[in-house]
Amino acid sequence: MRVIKDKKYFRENLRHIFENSIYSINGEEFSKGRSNIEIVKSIIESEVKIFQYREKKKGKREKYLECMEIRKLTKDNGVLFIVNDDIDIALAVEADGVHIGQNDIPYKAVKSIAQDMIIGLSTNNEDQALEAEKIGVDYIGVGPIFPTTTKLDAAPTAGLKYLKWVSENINIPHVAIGGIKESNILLAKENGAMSYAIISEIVGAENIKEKVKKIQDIIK
Ligand code: TZP
Ligand code: MG
Repeated sequence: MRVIKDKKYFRENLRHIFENSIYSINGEEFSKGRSNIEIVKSIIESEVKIFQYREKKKGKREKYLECMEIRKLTKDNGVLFIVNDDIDIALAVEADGVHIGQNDIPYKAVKSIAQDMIIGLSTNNEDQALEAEKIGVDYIGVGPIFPTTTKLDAAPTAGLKYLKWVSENINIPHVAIGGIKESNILLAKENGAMSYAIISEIVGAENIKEKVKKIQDIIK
């Protein structure tokens, strides 16, 4: 019997889906001329199982249209689909989840309008992680682990020490983020990372499938 991978399935299996997984995020300006849709097709073909749509430069309508297409692609391939920031778009395209930062609409407000969605929250320090766990966030982003040039307003580099602390003290799933590359991902693994959010190293790879395979071989 084919398992229907809906929100309920993803929620119930979130930890298992996150463990030792790549959490891929788009970034068109690093994608070597390829569109977000082309990138999504490549990452699905590479068997990545979690994708976040993050687009800071386009208008709502264009983002909505891209997300509609990505929703179809991810649904057809059993990929968990999360939208960054835009709760309205996440709801309109029936994404599986939404990812918010410390300066976005607070978790409780998101929860009140998107009860069944998976809600992720970025954290940069121990207090933020403890608070996220307390209020019922489904998973946290942990970072930046390494210096990154992809997010211009990124919080100060939190480092491997913070990642290790989360792996030992926080019980909800987490994803390490920030400057993660094939060359340093083993360090993140050794410091307890559960999953790995990666932008430039994947979308900027000449051969995405090969890059994903090399990374998977390190983290599995
Ligand atoms: N949040 C913290 S660092 C970051 C985000 C969105 C950017 C990660 O991008 P990269 O290219 O993998 O460093
Ligand atoms: Mg945000």
